[in-house]
Amino acid sequence: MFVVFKIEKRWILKEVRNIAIIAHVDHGKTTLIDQLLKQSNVFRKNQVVQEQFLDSNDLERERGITITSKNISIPYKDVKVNLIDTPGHSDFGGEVERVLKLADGVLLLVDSFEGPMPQTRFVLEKALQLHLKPIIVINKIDRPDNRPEEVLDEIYDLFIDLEANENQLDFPVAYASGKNGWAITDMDDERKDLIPLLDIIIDNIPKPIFEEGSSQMQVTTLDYNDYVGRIGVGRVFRGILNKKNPLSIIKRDGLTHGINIKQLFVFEGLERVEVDQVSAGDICAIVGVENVDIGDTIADSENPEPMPIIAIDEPTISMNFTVNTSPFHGKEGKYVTSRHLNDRLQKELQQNVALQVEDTGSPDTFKVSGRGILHLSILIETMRREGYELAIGSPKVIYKEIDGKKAEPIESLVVDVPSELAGKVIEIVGQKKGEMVKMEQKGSLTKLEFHIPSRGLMGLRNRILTATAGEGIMHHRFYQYEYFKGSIVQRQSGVLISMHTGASTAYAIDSLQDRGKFFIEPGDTVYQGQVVGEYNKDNDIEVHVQRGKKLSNMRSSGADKAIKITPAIIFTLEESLEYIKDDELVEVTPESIRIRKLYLDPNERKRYNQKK
Ligand SMILES: Nc1nc2c(ncn2[C@@H]2O[C@H](COP(=O)(O)OP(=O)(O)OP(=O)(O)O)[C@@H](O)[C@H]2O)c(=O)[nH]1
Ligand SMILES: [Mg+2]
Repeated sequence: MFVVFKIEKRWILKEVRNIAIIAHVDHGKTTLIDQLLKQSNVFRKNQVVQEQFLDSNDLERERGITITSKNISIPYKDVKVNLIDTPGHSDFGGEVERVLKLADGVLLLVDSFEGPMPQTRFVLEKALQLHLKPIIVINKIDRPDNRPEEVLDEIYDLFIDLEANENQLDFPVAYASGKNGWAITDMDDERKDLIPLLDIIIDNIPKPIFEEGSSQMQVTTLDYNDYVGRIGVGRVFRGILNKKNPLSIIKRDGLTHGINIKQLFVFEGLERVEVDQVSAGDICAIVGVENVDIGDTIADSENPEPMPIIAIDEPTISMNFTVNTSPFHGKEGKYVTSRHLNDRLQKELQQNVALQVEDTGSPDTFKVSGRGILHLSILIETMRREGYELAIGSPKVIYKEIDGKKAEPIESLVVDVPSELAGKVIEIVGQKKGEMVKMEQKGSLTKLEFHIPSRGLMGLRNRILTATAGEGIMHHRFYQYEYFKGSIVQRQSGVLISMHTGASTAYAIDSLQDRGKFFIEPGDTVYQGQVVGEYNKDNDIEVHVQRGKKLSNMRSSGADKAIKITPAIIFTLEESLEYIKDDELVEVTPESIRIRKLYLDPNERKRYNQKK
């Protein structure tokens, strides 16, 4: 097929390949694409190139995870290779599934030690269903504990398990170290660069078919920018999309109306280059079409035909977002009113496809639903960085009805654990209604697989880490809705609640240490009703953490009567969200994450508990 060229500085390339990079979280997708970019000279001379170039927003960099998929392209041997980086975390699985529609093939990366993981299975299954050509990359071969032969066997087993056909089973394999920038086809080959991988791509991924006819483009991802608003990204499936032709948009419900595309872009290297037209087989971005949405078809007005509908994942979890009403509200954040909160959530809806926001009985509270704790906590984390303050209620799974019966989301959970500790993990997961479906040896580890209600995952990571001295590693992803499994014991321990407002003292904390574990350090200022620690027993108690003499800053707490205080437990945002009970909130500000009682006043709390 031919790409039509208008602008001189564009690469003169004859062909296109569209390929999505898919894998379990952290198996090295973004690192590999970064290296491909570096080796293909798409950066300007003297351009300072950061590590993890593609994980471009702060939160992505800091956490080392990809949150949104990205489109780039590289030139190789007269071919334009469109590469789509996808997020590996299961909360973003819906996004991966959608962007697979852009591709004709996939690079399935598998860590040379870890082997296939739950998300590997999920993304491969989707790719096979769409009849995409898979290329296997056994990645991180530089790992000292690599076991490529076994991993390759496991990949074969996975293909067979997923009922791949003969053709799909006949996949090419590369061994790579994305980080060190090389790929080989035989373990004895010289480890030099990524050219062997590019050759495999060019030789194996089918060229897009140029389908003649009136144009058709379908939007699979949304982007947003304050200046131009929503941007739709998708592939042209038929004909040539020319922004000067009369064009129409066909919405999900079939409604069709005329549109003007203000700007049309294709992806070149890391940039978007403006063009007048894009031919079938290439990927593009459109600007200036109001309310453009996932699944919309853009077509020639003379013959507007819709593409098949794209399913959007339904949310499985919801949390209430409320204005911050703690005594410390407004001290650390810039945006604190319900109006701010509402505007920000509405803006988020412009591009966060799997998100839903509903009003509640109170104008200060919004019910926000998404695909998992991480999906929502990324939003909360982004908001606090932007200067928002808010309070979040405990996460609730979203129930459905199936055949008139209550059904709940079930997740597939994998725990890798040193074999001698497997028994402990099975016991803990069992208490949360987890059912073991598989047990396998993996090097010196045992890999346990369970099906468990989403509810059962709350706080599970912490319990497993504690029980295995930090050696148990768990991953989970949404599996399906099943009939309600019955009640699950929530957190059993009660909490220590601050009786007063003010700076805590080492003296007070020291004298309370045998009651439980603290979430605050001596000197931290806390308020009445704030949760300052976990109690050893199952009820809550109020504690006086401001008691006693204040230590001067000059003296270390250790010098004072040889006080030895256990370091505070500091929860991440996700851990806090998983920790809280129904009568507690997580207060989030740009500087702090605090846990508090819903009712700060002890009498109101008492009344609430009596009503329960
Ligand atoms: N040893 C080794 N480590 C690697 C290699 N490639 C990536 N890593 C490391 O693995 C971690 C994850 O790499 P990423 O490229 O961010 O992984 P990803 O698949 O994009 O992760 P998500 O986007 O979160 O799904 C980072 O710490 C990398 O430095 C490799 O070839 N060898
Ligand atoms: Mg990534």
